[in-house]
Amino acid sequence: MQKLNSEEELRLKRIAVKIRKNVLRMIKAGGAGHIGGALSCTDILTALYFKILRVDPQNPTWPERDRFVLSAGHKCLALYGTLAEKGFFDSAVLDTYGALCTKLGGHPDMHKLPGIESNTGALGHGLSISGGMAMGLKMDGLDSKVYVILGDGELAEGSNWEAAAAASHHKLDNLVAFVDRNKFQHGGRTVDFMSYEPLDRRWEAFGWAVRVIDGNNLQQIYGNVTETPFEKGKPSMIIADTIKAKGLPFMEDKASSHYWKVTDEEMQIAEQALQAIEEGIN
Ligand SMILES: Cc1ncc(C[n+]2csc(CCOP(=O)(O)OP(=O)(O)O)c2C)c(N)n1
Ligand SMILES: [Mg+2]
Repeated sequence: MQKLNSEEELRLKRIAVKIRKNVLRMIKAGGAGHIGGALSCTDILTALYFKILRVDPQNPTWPERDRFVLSAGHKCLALYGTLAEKGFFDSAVLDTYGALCTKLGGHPDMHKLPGIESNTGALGHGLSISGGMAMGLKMDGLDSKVYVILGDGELAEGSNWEAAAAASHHKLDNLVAFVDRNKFQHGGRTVDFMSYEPLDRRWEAFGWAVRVIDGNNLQQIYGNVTETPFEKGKPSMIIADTIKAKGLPFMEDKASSHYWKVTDEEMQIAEQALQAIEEGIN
Protein backbone atom coordinates (compact mmCIF):
# COMPACT_ATOMS: atom_id res chain seq x y z
CA MET A 1 0.00 0.00 0.00
CA GLN A 2 1.29 3.48 -0.88
CA LYS A 3 2.25 5.71 2.04
CA LEU A 4 2.44 9.46 2.39
CA ASN A 5 5.96 10.47 3.30
CA SER A 6 6.25 12.36 6.57
CA GLU A 7 6.47 15.74 4.83
CA GLU A 8 3.31 15.07 2.82
CA GLU A 9 1.50 13.77 5.88
CA LEU A 10 2.34 16.95 7.81
CA ARG A 11 1.24 19.11 4.90
CA LEU A 12 -2.11 17.33 4.74
CA LYS A 13 -2.60 17.47 8.51
CA ARG A 14 -2.05 21.24 8.39
CA ILE A 15 -4.51 21.59 5.53
CA ALA A 16 -7.12 19.55 7.43
CA VAL A 17 -6.83 21.98 10.35
CA LYS A 18 -7.17 24.93 7.97
CA ILE A 19 -10.32 23.43 6.50
CA ARG A 20 -11.74 22.84 9.99
CA LYS A 21 -10.88 26.48 10.79
CA ASN A 22 -12.72 27.51 7.63
CA VAL A 23 -15.76 25.59 8.86
CA LEU A 24 -15.65 27.52 12.14
CA ARG A 25 -15.15 30.78 10.24
CA MET A 26 -18.40 30.21 8.35
CA ILE A 27 -20.30 29.24 11.47
CA LYS A 28 -18.96 32.35 13.19
CA ALA A 29 -20.25 34.44 10.27
CA GLY A 30 -23.64 32.73 10.05
CA GLY A 31 -24.19 31.84 13.71
CA ALA A 32 -25.14 28.20 13.09
CA GLY A 33 -24.55 25.24 10.80
CA HIS A 34 -24.24 21.51 10.27
CA ILE A 35 -20.87 21.10 11.92
CA GLY A 36 -20.78 17.47 13.09
CA GLY A 37 -20.97 15.84 9.67
CA ALA A 38 -18.73 18.50 8.10
CA LEU A 39 -15.93 17.78 10.55
CA SER A 40 -16.26 14.00 10.36
CA CYS A 41 -15.55 14.01 6.59
CA THR A 42 -12.92 16.77 6.55
CA ASP A 43 -9.97 14.37 6.44
CA ILE A 44 -11.44 12.52 3.46
CA LEU A 45 -11.91 15.81 1.60
CA THR A 46 -8.37 16.87 2.50
CA ALA A 47 -6.81 13.69 1.12
CA LEU A 48 -8.97 13.79 -2.01
CA TYR A 49 -8.49 17.43 -2.97
CA PHE A 50 -4.86 17.80 -1.93
CA LYS A 51 -3.43 14.45 -2.96
CA ILE A 52 -5.74 12.46 -5.17
CA LEU A 53 -8.25 14.34 -7.32
CA ARG A 54 -7.22 15.44 -10.78
CA VAL A 55 -8.79 18.91 -10.69
CA ASP A 56 -7.68 22.38 -11.73
CA PRO A 57 -9.16 25.32 -9.81
CA GLN A 58 -8.27 27.58 -12.77
CA ASN A 59 -10.21 25.36 -15.15
CA PRO A 60 -13.03 23.88 -13.06
CA THR A 61 -14.98 22.40 -15.98
CA TRP A 62 -11.99 20.70 -17.64
CA PRO A 63 -13.57 17.57 -19.21
CA GLU A 64 -10.76 15.22 -18.13
CA ARG A 65 -11.08 16.17 -14.45
CA ASP A 66 -12.08 13.76 -11.72
CA ARG A 67 -15.50 14.45 -10.22
CA PHE A 68 -16.41 14.77 -6.57
CA VAL A 69 -20.01 14.71 -5.34
CA LEU A 70 -20.95 15.45 -1.75
CA SER A 71 -24.12 13.41 -1.61
CA ALA A 72 -24.82 14.30 2.01
CA GLY A 73 -25.07 17.97 1.03
CA HIS A 74 -25.66 19.25 4.55
CA LYS A 75 -21.94 18.59 5.17
CA CYS A 76 -21.28 21.46 2.71
CA LEU A 77 -19.30 23.60 5.13
CA ALA A 78 -16.47 21.09 4.69
CA LEU A 79 -16.76 21.28 0.91
CA TYR A 80 -16.82 25.11 0.89
CA GLY A 81 -13.85 25.18 3.25
CA THR A 82 -11.95 22.75 1.02
CA LEU A 83 -12.72 24.46 -2.28
CA ALA A 84 -11.65 27.82 -0.83
CA GLU A 85 -8.41 26.31 0.46
CA LYS A 86 -7.75 24.74 -2.94
CA GLY A 87 -8.26 28.10 -4.66
CA PHE A 88 -11.55 27.54 -6.46
CA PHE A 89 -12.76 30.85 -5.03
CA ASP A 90 -11.60 33.62 -2.73
CA SER A 91 -11.71 32.67 0.94
CA ALA A 92 -13.39 36.03 1.70
CA VAL A 93 -16.57 34.39 0.38
CA LEU A 94 -16.55 32.22 3.52
CA ASP A 95 -17.46 35.27 5.61
CA THR A 96 -20.74 35.61 3.72
CA TYR A 97 -22.15 32.35 5.11
CA GLY A 98 -25.64 33.02 6.45
CA ALA A 99 -25.91 36.43 4.73
CA LEU A 100 -28.69 37.36 2.33
CA CYS A 101 -27.83 36.29 -1.26
CA THR A 102 -24.68 34.40 -0.20
CA LYS A 103 -23.25 31.87 -2.64
CA LEU A 104 -22.83 29.51 0.32
CA GLY A 105 -26.24 27.98 0.76
CA GLY A 106 -27.20 25.51 3.46
CA HIS A 107 -26.69 22.92 0.70
CA PRO A 108 -24.26 23.16 -2.25
CA ASP A 109 -25.39 24.85 -5.46
CA MET A 110 -23.32 24.15 -8.59
CA HIS A 111 -24.67 27.29 -10.26
CA LYS A 112 -23.27 29.56 -7.58
CA LEU A 113 -19.68 28.44 -7.06
CA PRO A 114 -16.95 26.86 -9.22
CA GLY A 115 -15.89 23.37 -8.21
CA ILE A 116 -19.30 22.13 -7.09
CA GLU A 117 -20.20 19.29 -9.44
CA SER A 118 -23.82 18.78 -8.45
CA ASN A 119 -26.54 20.21 -6.28
CA THR A 120 -27.16 17.94 -3.32
CA GLY A 121 -28.92 18.18 0.01
CA ALA A 122 -32.02 16.11 -0.49
CA LEU A 123 -30.38 12.95 0.80
CA GLY A 124 -30.26 9.86 -1.38
CA HIS A 125 -29.49 11.34 -4.80
CA GLY A 126 -25.71 11.67 -4.93
CA LEU A 127 -24.91 8.02 -5.63
CA SER A 128 -27.27 7.91 -8.63
CA ILE A 129 -25.80 11.16 -9.94
CA SER A 130 -22.26 9.86 -9.43
CA GLY A 131 -23.09 6.56 -11.14
CA GLY A 132 -24.41 8.50 -14.13
CA MET A 133 -21.25 10.60 -14.24
CA ALA A 134 -19.08 7.47 -14.05
CA MET A 135 -21.03 5.83 -16.87
CA GLY A 136 -20.80 8.98 -18.99
CA LEU A 137 -17.03 9.20 -18.50
CA LYS A 138 -16.64 5.60 -19.65
CA MET A 139 -18.84 6.26 -22.70
CA ASP A 140 -16.64 9.24 -23.56
CA GLY A 141 -13.53 7.07 -23.25
CA LEU A 142 -12.11 9.16 -20.38
CA ASP A 143 -10.14 7.61 -17.53
CA SER A 144 -11.40 10.15 -14.95
CA LYS A 145 -12.87 8.84 -11.72
CA VAL A 146 -15.90 9.84 -9.69
CA TYR A 147 -15.70 10.09 -5.90
CA VAL A 148 -18.76 10.49 -3.72
CA ILE A 149 -19.34 10.84 0.03
CA LEU A 150 -22.51 9.42 1.53
CA GLY A 151 -23.64 9.77 5.13
CA ASP A 152 -24.37 6.65 7.16
CA GLY A 153 -27.79 8.05 8.09
CA GLU A 154 -28.32 8.89 4.42
CA LEU A 155 -28.25 5.17 3.60
CA ALA A 156 -31.82 4.97 4.92
CA GLU A 157 -32.88 6.55 1.61
CA GLY A 158 -33.84 3.53 -0.52
CA SER A 159 -32.62 5.21 -3.72
CA ASN A 160 -29.04 4.52 -2.58
CA TRP A 161 -29.62 0.81 -2.94
CA GLU A 162 -31.01 1.12 -6.45
CA ALA A 163 -27.97 3.17 -7.36
CA ALA A 164 -25.70 0.58 -5.70
CA ALA A 165 -27.21 -2.23 -7.76
CA ALA A 166 -27.00 -0.21 -10.98
CA ALA A 167 -23.34 0.72 -10.40
CA SER A 168 -22.32 -2.91 -10.04
CA HIS A 169 -24.53 -4.04 -12.94
CA HIS A 170 -22.80 -1.49 -15.18
CA LYS A 171 -19.35 -2.45 -13.80
CA LEU A 172 -18.52 1.12 -12.84
CA ASP A 173 -15.01 0.54 -11.54
CA ASN A 174 -14.27 4.26 -12.02
CA LEU A 175 -16.68 5.01 -9.16
CA VAL A 176 -15.36 5.29 -5.59
CA ALA A 177 -17.87 5.85 -2.80
CA PHE A 178 -17.25 6.61 0.85
CA VAL A 179 -19.74 6.12 3.63
CA ASP A 180 -18.84 8.62 6.34
CA ARG A 181 -19.74 6.23 9.15
CA ASN A 182 -19.83 8.66 12.07
CA LYS A 183 -22.58 6.48 13.57
CA PHE A 184 -25.08 9.32 13.94
CA GLN A 185 -27.83 10.80 11.86
CA HIS A 186 -29.58 14.05 12.84
CA GLY A 187 -31.53 12.84 15.84
CA GLY A 188 -29.36 10.12 17.34
CA ARG A 189 -27.42 6.95 16.61
CA THR A 190 -28.03 5.29 13.25
CA VAL A 191 -28.25 1.85 14.89
CA ASP A 192 -31.22 3.07 16.94
CA PHE A 193 -33.06 4.92 14.14
CA MET A 194 -32.49 2.87 10.98
CA SER A 195 -29.60 0.48 10.88
CA TYR A 196 -28.12 -0.86 7.67
CA GLU A 197 -25.39 -2.78 9.43
CA PRO A 198 -23.39 -4.78 8.66
CA LEU A 199 -22.50 -2.23 6.00
CA ASP A 200 -19.52 -4.11 4.57
CA ARG A 201 -21.52 -7.26 3.88
CA ARG A 202 -24.47 -5.35 2.48
CA TRP A 203 -22.32 -3.46 -0.04
CA GLU A 204 -20.52 -6.67 -0.96
CA ALA A 205 -23.88 -8.31 -1.57
CA PHE A 206 -24.70 -5.45 -3.93
CA GLY A 207 -21.62 -6.29 -5.98
CA TRP A 208 -19.17 -3.71 -4.65
CA ALA A 209 -15.56 -4.26 -3.61
CA VAL A 210 -15.44 -3.03 -0.02
CA ARG A 211 -12.84 -1.90 2.50
CA VAL A 212 -13.29 -0.53 6.00
CA ILE A 213 -10.86 2.17 7.13
CA ASP A 214 -10.30 4.80 9.79
CA GLY A 215 -11.75 7.78 7.96
CA ASN A 216 -9.97 10.35 10.10
CA ASN A 217 -6.56 8.86 9.31
CA LEU A 218 -4.95 10.52 6.30
CA GLN A 219 -2.52 7.64 5.69
CA GLN A 220 -5.32 5.11 5.57
CA ILE A 221 -7.48 7.26 3.32
CA TYR A 222 -4.61 7.88 0.90
CA GLY A 223 -3.28 4.31 0.96
CA ASN A 224 -6.68 2.77 0.24
CA VAL A 225 -7.96 5.28 -2.31
CA THR A 226 -4.80 4.89 -4.38
CA GLU A 227 -5.62 1.17 -4.65
CA THR A 228 -9.01 1.76 -6.29
CA PRO A 229 -10.56 0.07 -8.08
CA PHE A 230 -10.20 -2.63 -5.45
CA GLU A 231 -11.40 -5.13 -8.05
CA LYS A 232 -11.51 -4.68 -11.79
CA GLY A 233 -15.09 -4.35 -13.02
CA LYS A 234 -16.53 -3.45 -9.60
CA PRO A 235 -17.31 -0.09 -8.00
CA SER A 236 -15.28 0.55 -4.83
CA MET A 237 -16.82 1.25 -1.44
CA ILE A 238 -14.76 2.71 1.39
CA ILE A 239 -16.58 2.50 4.70
CA ALA A 240 -14.86 5.25 6.62
CA ASP A 241 -15.20 5.03 10.38
CA THR A 242 -15.16 8.60 11.58
CA ILE A 243 -16.03 10.71 14.60
CA LYS A 244 -18.81 13.22 14.33
CA ALA A 245 -17.45 16.76 15.02
CA LYS A 246 -13.88 15.42 14.85
CA GLY A 247 -11.43 18.04 16.12
CA LEU A 248 -13.68 19.64 18.73
CA PRO A 249 -13.40 17.32 21.75
CA PHE A 250 -16.28 18.93 23.65
CA MET A 251 -18.65 18.14 20.76
CA GLU A 252 -17.25 14.88 19.40
CA ASP A 253 -19.44 11.79 19.11
CA LYS A 254 -22.65 13.51 20.20
CA ALA A 255 -25.98 13.83 18.37
CA SER A 256 -26.12 17.47 19.45
CA SER A 257 -23.23 18.31 17.13
CA HIS A 258 -25.42 17.70 14.08
CA TYR A 259 -26.54 21.32 13.84
CA TRP A 260 -24.78 23.82 16.03
CA LYS A 261 -26.16 27.20 17.01
CA VAL A 262 -23.07 28.63 18.55
CA THR A 263 -22.57 30.94 21.52
CA ASP A 264 -19.57 33.29 21.72
CA GLU A 265 -18.15 31.23 24.55
CA GLU A 266 -18.45 27.94 22.64
CA MET A 267 -16.84 29.52 19.58
CA GLN A 268 -13.90 30.56 21.67
CA ILE A 269 -13.47 27.02 23.05
CA ALA A 270 -13.74 25.60 19.52
CA GLU A 271 -11.15 28.01 18.14
CA GLN A 272 -8.78 27.14 20.97
CA ALA A 273 -9.26 23.42 20.31
CA LEU A 274 -8.25 23.79 16.65
CA GLN A 275 -5.35 26.04 17.58
CA ALA A 276 -4.10 23.35 19.97
CA ILE A 277 -4.29 20.73 17.20
CA GLU A 278 -2.39 23.00 14.82
CA GLU A 279 0.33 23.64 17.37
CA GLY A 280 0.60 19.91 18.12
CA ILE A 281 1.38 18.99 14.50
CA ASN A 282 5.09 18.30 14.08
C1 LIG B 1 -34.49 13.49 1.66
C2 LIG B 1 -34.07 14.12 2.96
N1 LIG B 1 -34.70 13.80 4.09
C3 LIG B 1 -34.33 14.38 5.26
C4 LIG B 1 -33.33 15.31 5.28
C5 LIG B 1 -32.95 15.99 6.60
N2 LIG B 1 -31.65 15.57 7.07
C6 LIG B 1 -30.58 16.38 6.97
S1 LIG B 1 -29.20 15.69 7.60
C7 LIG B 1 -30.02 14.29 8.05
C8 LIG B 1 -29.32 13.15 8.74
C9 LIG B 1 -28.20 12.64 7.90
O1 LIG B 1 -27.39 11.75 8.61
P1 LIG B 1 -26.00 11.33 8.01
O2 LIG B 1 -26.17 11.02 6.58
O3 LIG B 1 -25.44 10.26 8.85
O4 LIG B 1 -25.14 12.66 8.09
P2 LIG B 1 -24.08 13.17 9.20
O5 LIG B 1 -24.08 12.24 10.34
O6 LIG B 1 -22.79 13.19 8.54
O7 LIG B 1 -24.49 14.55 9.55
C10 LIG B 1 -31.37 14.38 7.70
C11 LIG B 1 -32.36 13.32 7.94
C12 LIG B 1 -32.70 15.63 4.05
N3 LIG B 1 -31.69 16.51 3.98
N4 LIG B 1 -33.07 15.02 2.90
MG1 LIG C 1 -23.87 10.13 10.10
